[in-house]
Amino acid sequence: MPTARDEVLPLLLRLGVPESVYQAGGLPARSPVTGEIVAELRQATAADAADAVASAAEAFAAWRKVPAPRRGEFLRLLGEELRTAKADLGRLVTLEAGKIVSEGLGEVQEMIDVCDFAVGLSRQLYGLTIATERADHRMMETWHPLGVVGVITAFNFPVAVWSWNAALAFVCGDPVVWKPSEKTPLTALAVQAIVERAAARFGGIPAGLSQVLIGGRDLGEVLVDDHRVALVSATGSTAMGRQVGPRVAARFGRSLLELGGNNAAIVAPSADLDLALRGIAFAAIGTAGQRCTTLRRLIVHSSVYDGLIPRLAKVYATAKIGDPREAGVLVGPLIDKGAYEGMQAALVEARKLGGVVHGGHRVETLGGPEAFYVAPALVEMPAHAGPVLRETFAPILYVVRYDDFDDAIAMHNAVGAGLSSSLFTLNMREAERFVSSEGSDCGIANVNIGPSGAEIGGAFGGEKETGGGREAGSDAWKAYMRRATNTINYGTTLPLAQGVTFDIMG
Ligand code: UN1
Repeated sequence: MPTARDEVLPLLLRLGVPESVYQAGGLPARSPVTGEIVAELRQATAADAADAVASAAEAFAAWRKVPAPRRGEFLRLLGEELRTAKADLGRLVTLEAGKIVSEGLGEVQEMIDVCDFAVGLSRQLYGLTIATERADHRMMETWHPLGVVGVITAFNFPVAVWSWNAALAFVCGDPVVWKPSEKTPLTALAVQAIVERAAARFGGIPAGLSQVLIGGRDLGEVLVDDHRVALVSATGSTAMGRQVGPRVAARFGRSLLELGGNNAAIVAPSADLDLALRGIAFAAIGTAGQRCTTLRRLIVHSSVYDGLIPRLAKVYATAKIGDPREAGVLVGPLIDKGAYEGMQAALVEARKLGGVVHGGHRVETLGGPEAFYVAPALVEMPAHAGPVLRETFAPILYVVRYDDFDDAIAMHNAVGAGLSSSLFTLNMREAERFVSSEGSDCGIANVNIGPSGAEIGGAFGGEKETGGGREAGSDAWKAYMRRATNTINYGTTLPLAQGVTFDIMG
């Protein structure tokens, strides 16, 4: 395998990232695959961020007047450009975020899918016509562009999450200022270059419609605090969301929060265990446990525990860990040392509580000293307690037993986060109860699939400490627009609502 650095620079060139972004002594971009620093990038300042917001606000005044189906044409072109760049951008995701090749490509496919979705949406954006109680009146609602959208994203889906927001924002008439994770600036710059190619083909895109700010937390803070940013869409930890939400609310801005998950699967007595095994493995060890939808808790009925857990332990012991560019590898590196340390701390805590840990150790022979490869950890816990109750962004799957389905649901819901969930069963009553109002309390509840790997057509997001936001499909677009209720009187009298009389003289 070539070094990451050798691969990254030609890729950036092919993707069209200008050389002006490189700057010695700037922000180091590191590949988790080898641990090397692959580039140093010029960082934006808080003043640059404020300028970006100002130019986005100018772009808004022009873009909101472009008819929505025409805005959709921009998304169609962006989708085309992404199709052309898919192999290169997917590879860059692999190099910068450490995803295996198929998942790197899948991430770009997710971007293409949401562009297609947005094209269709561009001829919809429906409002209702509502029955009015007054004669010769019509009442309707219209959806208008909202304003500048600030998008703050995390390292683990370094480009797809931007696209969920940006595709909808652009089609809804909103400019986007993007603050990507400091850990994944290169893929963000590549996306910006791709957007610029689509914009050049479209012609007449206002400058400032799509901007990216490379740098640290201070840039995100500008987006959070600037009143010209109508919506702040932030993806990351619950701790981050706890700061962002109240600050945006303090200026009566809107926020869309996509925060932590502590996703569980329940395996019921009737479960198809072969299918469950595959679903659990992908959701728990895929992306090296670094999805917000990763399976972190497995709640297994006592009657199938001994049939499932030894088989799962075998999958854990044999899943190939290694350079994510290599064929057959299923588990790539953790993003960095911090992630590794967080994982080890959680395992120490689990052991103290009587947890039996399979795997979880560092694989020192892979990558360089600054690369952190680990064996995924399967942890049999005596109780649903301690580190089981919180999200550790690493491949740790805690397993607990249950005997009664009601207890399983109660345990399932007994954590702060509420993103995704799943149940493996062939029992229709259990399946329906799980997705009913008294079942899973998450934004995503699946049956006979793991909690991760959602399609873009559904609304993506979760409840409780996950923040309540919904992105991507369904009617998530409504967060990017403002609604007006319009009542039009085409008669010659002025009847008042609620039968109120107000007769004036003269
Ligand atoms: C995330 O981890 O932030 O459902 C997003 C999934 C992906 C998106 C995950 N489509 O797993």
